[in-house]
Order: sequence, then C-alpha cells, then structure tokens
Amino acid sequence: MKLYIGNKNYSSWSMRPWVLMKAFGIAFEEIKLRFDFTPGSAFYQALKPVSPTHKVPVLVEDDGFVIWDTLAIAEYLAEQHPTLAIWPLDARQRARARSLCAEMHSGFGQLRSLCPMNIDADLKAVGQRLLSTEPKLHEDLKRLNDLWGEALAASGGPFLFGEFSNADAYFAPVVMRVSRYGLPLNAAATAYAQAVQAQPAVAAWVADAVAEKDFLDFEEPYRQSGSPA
Ligand SMILES: N[C@@H](CCC(=O)N[C@@H](CS)C(=O)NCC(=O)O)C(=O)O
Repeated sequence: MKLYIGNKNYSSWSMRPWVLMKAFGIAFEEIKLRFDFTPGSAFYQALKPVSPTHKVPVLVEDDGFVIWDTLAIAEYLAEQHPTLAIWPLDARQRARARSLCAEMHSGFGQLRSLCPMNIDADLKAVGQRLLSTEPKLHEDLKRLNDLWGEALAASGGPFLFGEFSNADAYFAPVVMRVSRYGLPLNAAATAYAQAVQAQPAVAAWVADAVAEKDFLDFEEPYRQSGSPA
C-alpha cells in the first residue's frame, strides 16, 4: 500500500493514518508531497491521477484501489486487520471512540483555524495572545478537556480507551497544537498529552517533522520562513 501525505510539519490530516499504521505495524510506502496549493502545482499533478479530492492523505492499495479521507482510511484498515484493536473491542467503547473521531473530524473549528499545526515552532506567546483575544477558542478547549477527561476517567488511561487506538491517532495533531501553542489543559489531559507524545509512532512523526526544515510561508501565519514567532 502507498500512503500519500503532505509536509510532516504541517499536515495534521496526514499525521493521523501515518501514526495509526506505524503504531499497529501495518506496512506501507510513504509518498510525501510538498504542499503547494496553487493550481497546476506538482502537488496537484501528483494527486490528480490518484484521488478525486486532490487532498492528502490518500491510501492506495497495490491493485490501485483508492481510499481517501482520514476516517475512511481508518475504517478500511480496521476491516482489513480485524485482529488489531484499531477501534476498542467493546461495542459501546467502539461507538464512543467513533463519536470522538467524528467530532474531531467536523468540529473544533476555532482550534483548527486559529492554531494550525506547526510541530517545529514554539508558539506559546501566540497561544497566550489568542487566549486573550479569541473567546471562542476557550469553548473548544473546554470541550477538549472535558472530552479527554471523561474518556480517560472511564478507561483509566494512559490513552483514551486504555490502549492506543484510532481515537488517539485522531487526537495526536491536537496534542501537537495544544503543546506548541501552550494551551491550558487539566491534569488528566496534561498526562494524556505527554503519553501521546511519548508513543513511538507519534514520536517518529514528530522527529521527521522537526528534521524536515521545509518552511512554507502560507502555512506560517505567525512567523515567516521558520523564523521565531
Ligand atoms: N477531511 C479530509 C481533509 C483532507 C485535507 O484537507 N487535506 C489537506 C492537507 S492537511 C489538503 O490536502 N489540502 C489540499 C487542498 O485543499 O487543495 C480528510 O480527513 O482526509
């Protein structure tokens, strides 16, 4: 299988299936495309023959069968590997994990738009400024703290449903955001964010992202060309 991804420093959607597949030992070939969203760019030329949405991530089977969109990729992998606990084994826990992922997929708009993922950057000063100027960011943070807190209290941790699952792969880019922007977390959420960052597949993506040093101005609203914020 081939997994098409974007820049590791910036591509939060790409991070999810990459981390999931690494964490569960599912072999794949990584094809990294440098972000360039101008019409006709090499990014789009590489994706157009592959995916109808021209977005990453895309998973392509050896026979050419294409699965696009992060959630569909996770579901496909779970079906292809029924012995792996990509979703929790208990039906209700599984439904809960899917609810969390779906909420992440379509929600947390303020956190996503105001705090784009930028693993290489220390944006704590920016985070402090956003906290004082963006009241709706607090709503997303409260929901995040509540959601993580409730799941961790029920499972006992260290991950949302005990063992690492797709729910944690889904929230790994969110952990990157709260850590880089220094956003406030309660004690349980802080411990969870540390556990996610220590998870080997997450740590491997972060190491690659930091080594990348391919800074794109359009992905850097708070600093230019990798300079300090
Ligand atoms: N909901 C999609 C979102 C994918 C997405 O927005 N990918 C971005 C990069 S992180 C992209 O490829 N953008 C290219 C474009 O917007 O043309 C998913 O889950 O896969």
